[in-house]
Amino acid sequence: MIDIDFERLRCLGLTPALAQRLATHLVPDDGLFELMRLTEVHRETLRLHDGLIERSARALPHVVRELAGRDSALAVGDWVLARADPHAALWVHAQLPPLTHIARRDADGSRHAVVSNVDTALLVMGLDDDFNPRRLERYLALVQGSGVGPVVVLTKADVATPRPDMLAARLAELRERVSNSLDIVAVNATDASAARALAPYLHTGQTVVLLGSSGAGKSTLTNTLAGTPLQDTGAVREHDSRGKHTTTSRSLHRLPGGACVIDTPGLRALRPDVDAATLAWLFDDIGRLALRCRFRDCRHQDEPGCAVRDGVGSDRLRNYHKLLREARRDTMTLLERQQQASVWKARGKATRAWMKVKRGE
Ligand SMILES: Nc1nc2c(ncn2[C@@H]2O[C@H](COP(=O)(O)OP(=O)(O)O)[C@@H](O)[C@H]2O)c(=O)[nH]1
Ligand SMILES: [Mg+2]
Ligand SMILES: [Zn+2]
Repeated sequence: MIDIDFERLRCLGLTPALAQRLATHLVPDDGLFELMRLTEVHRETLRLHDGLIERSARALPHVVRELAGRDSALAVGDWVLARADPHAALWVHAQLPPLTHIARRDADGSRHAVVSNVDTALLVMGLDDDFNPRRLERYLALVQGSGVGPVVVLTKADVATPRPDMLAARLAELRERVSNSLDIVAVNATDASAARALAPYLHTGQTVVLLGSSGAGKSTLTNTLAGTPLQDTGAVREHDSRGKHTTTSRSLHRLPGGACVIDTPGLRALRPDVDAATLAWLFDDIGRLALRCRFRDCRHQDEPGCAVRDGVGSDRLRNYHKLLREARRDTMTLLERQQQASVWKARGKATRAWMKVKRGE
């Protein structure tokens, strides 16, 4: 049996689609479980919210193991079934399969969960020296294919682009490189007007995640949206507009209007978890132009009669090739890791069988 108070959990981001998932995906055994949302994930402990209060918890080893077997892990934003043991310690017994999930990869190709059950990713970028369209393309690749809708939020409009023509020039530069359908919002993150500008993504029950480099203004925006200083913010270095990693872990917060926001530190390795097909979707202008290249197998590098090199900015094309190389490498290592995992599984089985023999079962 699961105890759900839908109205209470709605302001924590529970949607009818998720609640329905509960009925179809999770059939817990005996006892009473509570549906709770993960607000923080630490090495040993988790923080869970039940719509009223937040509590510390831990995940049962089999939950962690099963997720790891699928190259996944619990992430902030996940919905879980939890229950207290006789000593009043709270344990996560199951994860509700997330509706959306963002993952990244490390330099060695291993996958890391970033967040789950997010509706919108606010890609936060400062209009100061943080402004970098190539990095934004990588963030778009990170979100692409995860089921999460991206929105670009340009901060520091008040200080970095004091004149309207300066802001217009930067917007035009971005528009050249991203899809026309992508929303771009310029704000002063320290001002309440930022909350009004982002209101369309913050209806009751919606969850947004703030992604971007450190110093971009994510924690400042979290505080402005919350209307209260929840998160520490840090000054940025003069010469490169970089922050000092004031935020060290991801955390989910409830907003007064009934939405949720996940603040994050800058990602250590901004390496999206995408395949070639997903990239083709994101860089569809390249695919369209490629049809007009002289050679059908044109790599758009030094071939004559290449329509892509003529029609796409060289920086964007370089970024595409780099992401494509990484994606190919990652799919290779994923296969290798799966083979490795099956070897370990077989060894584990053999060991368990041997223990049984030893115990005389
Ligand atoms: N003037 C102005 N300062 C901002 C804006 N956004 C962020 N800041 C400042 O930039 C610094 C870094 O912000 P912070 O929220 O800690 O960045 P985070 O690392 O992305 O969380 C802080 O000193 C903020 O006050 C903005 O839109 N306008
Ligand atoms: Mg921060
Ligand atoms: Zn070409």
